[in-house]
Amino acid sequence: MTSTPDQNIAKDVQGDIVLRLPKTHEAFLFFSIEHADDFKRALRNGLIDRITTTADVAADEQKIARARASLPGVFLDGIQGLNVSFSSTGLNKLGVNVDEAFRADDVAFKAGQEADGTESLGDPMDVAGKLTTWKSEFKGRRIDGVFLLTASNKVVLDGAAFRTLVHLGNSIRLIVRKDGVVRPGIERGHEHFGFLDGITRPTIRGFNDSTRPEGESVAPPEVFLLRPDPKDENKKWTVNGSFLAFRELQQEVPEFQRFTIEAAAESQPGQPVEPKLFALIGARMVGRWKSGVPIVHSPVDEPQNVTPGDILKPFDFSDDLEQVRCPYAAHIRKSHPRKGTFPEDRITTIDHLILRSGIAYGPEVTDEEKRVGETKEERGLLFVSYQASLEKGFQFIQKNWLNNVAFPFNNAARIAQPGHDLIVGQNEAAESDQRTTQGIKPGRPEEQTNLVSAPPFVVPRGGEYFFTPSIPGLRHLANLSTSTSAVEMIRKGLARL
Ligand code: N7H
Repeated sequence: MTSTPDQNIAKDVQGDIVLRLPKTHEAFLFFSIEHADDFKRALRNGLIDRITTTADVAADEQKIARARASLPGVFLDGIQGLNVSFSSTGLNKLGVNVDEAFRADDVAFKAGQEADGTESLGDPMDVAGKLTTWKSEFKGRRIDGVFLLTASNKVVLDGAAFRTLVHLGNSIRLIVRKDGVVRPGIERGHEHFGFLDGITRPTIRGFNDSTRPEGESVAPPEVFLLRPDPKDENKKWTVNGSFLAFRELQQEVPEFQRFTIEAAAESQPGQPVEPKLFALIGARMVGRWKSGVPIVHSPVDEPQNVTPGDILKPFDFSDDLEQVRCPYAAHIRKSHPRKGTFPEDRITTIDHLILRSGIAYGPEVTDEEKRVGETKEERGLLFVSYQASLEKGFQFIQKNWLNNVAFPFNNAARIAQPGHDLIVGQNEAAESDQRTTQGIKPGRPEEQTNLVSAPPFVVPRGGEYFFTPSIPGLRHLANLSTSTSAVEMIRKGLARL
C-alpha cells in the first residue's frame, strides 16, 4: 500500500515548518548557486541526510521536555537543526521550470520579494519606486537559497555553519549571514518590544491536531503544505513543500516606548502619565500583555503571577464585537481575525493561517538608548512564516489586513476605518508614513479619536520568498539532470586554465 502525503509529514517535511526547529541561536546563510552540478553533488553527498525533519524535531522536543522535568528552563547542548530553502532564481539554476512546477497564481514567489515590496507589501519607497529602507543584499535578486541552522549556543552554531560551508565549497557563494538569538534571562521568548511571541501555532488536521492546546486553530494540510494534482508529473516533487516568507524587520524599541507614553499622556491630558496606562496602550496595540495574556481576558489590569494556562486560555472576539476589550486594530486581531471580528464566521480565515518561526536579532537596548530615547543600534525580528500560498498567507495578511485601514470591514461598531496595525502595518500612501488607528486608547469607541503614529517603529530592511522542499523533493532537485548551461561550461573551462 502506498503512503499518502499526509502520512509522510513526519519524515518528509523539513522540521522548521510544522513544529519549528528548537533553538536559542539561529544563523540564516543566504547564498547564490555558482556551480549547480557541484551543489547537487554536495546535496547528495551527505547534506540531505543532515536535514532536520519534523520527526527529528518531535524527538528533540521530547528530549527537551524530559530534561526540563528535572531542570526547568534547560536547553540541551546536543540539539541542532539544519533546513534549506530556495528562491525561484535558485530553483531555476537547479534546472526547475518554475512556471510548470508551481501554480499560475504563485506570482509573488516567481517574481521575488523585492518586486512585492513595492507592489503589495507597502514598504517605503522613493518617488522613483525604489525601496528606501531595504539593505543592498536583498536587492537585485541575487539570493538563490538559504540555509537555516539552529543550535543552543554560538560556538556550536558557528561550527555547524563552518562545516556546511566547507562541504559546499565553491558550489555556492555566501551572500550574507544573519544571526538571531533568543533574548536573555526573563526576556527569553519575548521579542524586542517586550511581548511574549511564538504563542499561537495552528495545527494540521490529522497530523498534530489531537494534541493541540484547547482553542488553537486547526487547518487542513493544504493550507501550509503543497498538495498539487497527483497526476501532474511536473509538480509531483513539490508535495509537502512550503513557501517561506523571510523578512528582516528592524524594531525601534525606545521610539515604540516613547509612543506608548505619549499616547497615554494624550489619553489623560493634564494628569501624570502612569506606567499602568502606557502598558495598557502597548497591550492594546498588540492584543496581549507583555506576559502573553490575551487582553480580551484581562482588558484593564496587567495580570500578575501569570501561568502558562493564563497565556494559552482559548479566546475569540465574539464577546467583544464592538472592540471594547480588544481593538480591531490590535496586531493579533488584524493578523488573525478570530470569530467575532466581522460578520462572516471564522471558517473564512482558515485559508490565511500561517506558521511562524522567527527569532529576535541584535543587542538588548543600551543604557544610552534608554537615556536619549532613540535607537542607536540595530535590533529586530528575523520574521519567518510558512504557507502553501504566499498570496493567501504572508502577503495577504500584510497587504489586505495589516496595511488596510478599512479592515475589519462591516464591523459591529460601524467604524469605517479601524486603522493600521501599528506594530507592523505600513501606510501605502507614498506621500506619508503616518499610520492611524481607532480604539487603541482605552475607553468607549464613540469617545475615541484617531491615534496617529509617525514614523513606524518597525522598519522593513528586506527579505526574500523561498520554497522549502520536502526531503523527497530535495532528492529530486539533487538528481535533476541539468544540461550544464553554456555559461557554466565556459566558467568551468576558464577555471581549469
Ligand atoms: Fe506578529 N509583537 O511583538 O507585537 N506577533 N509581529 N506578525 N503575528 C504576534 O500569538 C510582532 C508580524 C502574526 O493567532 C504576537 O505568538 C512583531 C508579521 C500572526 O493570535 C506578537 C513583529 C506578520 C500572529 C507579535 C511582527 C505577523 C502574530 C503574539 C515585527 C504577518 C498570530 C504572540 C517586528 C504578516 C495571531 C503569538 C494570533 C502574533 C509581534 C510581525 C503575523 C507579540 C514585533 C510581519 C498571524
